[in-house]
Amino acid sequence: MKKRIVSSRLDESSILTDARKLLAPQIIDRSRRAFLLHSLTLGGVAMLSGCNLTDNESVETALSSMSRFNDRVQGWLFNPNAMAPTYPESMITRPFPFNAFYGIDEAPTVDEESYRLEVTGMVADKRSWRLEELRAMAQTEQITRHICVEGWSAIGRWGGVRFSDFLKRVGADTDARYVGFKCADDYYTSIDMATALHAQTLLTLSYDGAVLPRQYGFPMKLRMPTKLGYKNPKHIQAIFVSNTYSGGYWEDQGYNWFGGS
Ligand SMILES: Nc1nc2c(c(=O)[nH]1)N[C@H]1C(S)=C(S)[C@@H](COP(=O)(O)O)O[C@H]1N2
Ligand SMILES: [Mo]
Repeated sequence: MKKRIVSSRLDESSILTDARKLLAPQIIDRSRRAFLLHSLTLGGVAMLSGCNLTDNESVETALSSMSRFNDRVQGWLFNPNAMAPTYPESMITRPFPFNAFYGIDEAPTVDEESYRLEVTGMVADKRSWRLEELRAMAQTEQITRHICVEGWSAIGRWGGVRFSDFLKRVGADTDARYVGFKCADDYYTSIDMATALHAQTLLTLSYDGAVLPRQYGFPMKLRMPTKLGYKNPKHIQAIFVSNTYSGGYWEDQGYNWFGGS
């Protein structure tokens, strides 16, 4: 879809026209602008604005036309197969920042022995998973940039199971619209199926070559370099596949549900 839009000005303008029709007027406050700026740099808006994404002025130009876009329009515009950049080991941010809706001392302590990952909804195999069973699956690693909507980013190295492999293994209905997550700290979020199946979406069990530490989401974090930080749930306890929209902790407070590319 992305290629078609790039090659045709007509498609681009018809989408813009459609977008304007869809959108209710809304006030763009500072945090929403900041959010959009980040989501735009994530989203490959280069094809819309023809600009280098590090050039703030041209991102601003694109922003003014895109600021009223809703999730559906972003879904049309952003190619779900686009790959996020990866980085060399030398670029890893050390120490990697901690972030949550509470301080680092309050990060939940999850007991490895009694831990079970619950898998429910539109899946053939609804059983629970022990950590060692996840560790026995094929593992992969990636060094990517985590971008937080609050205005910081950091490069980190995560390892684990490709989420698409996991979804296949549990017999998930990949025609379902959403995959939702419930976390040990009462955080929750949900993502679109295209992102769940993206090649860079990992059910991470490790950080920088070691077991994922408590502060970064032990026992597991879903890592999506194509999405903003708040879409990446830590301390996952339950995964559910569904056609019913279930929002998210920050999303329900006004952050954009799509949150990425
Ligand atoms: N369970 C849980 N997951 C979460 C959060 C949280 O508060 N609880 N915060 C989100 C936000 S806003 C960010 S930026 C990242 C921070 O991840 P880090 O601590 O590994 O940097 O986790 C995301 N996932
Ligand atoms: Mo964040």
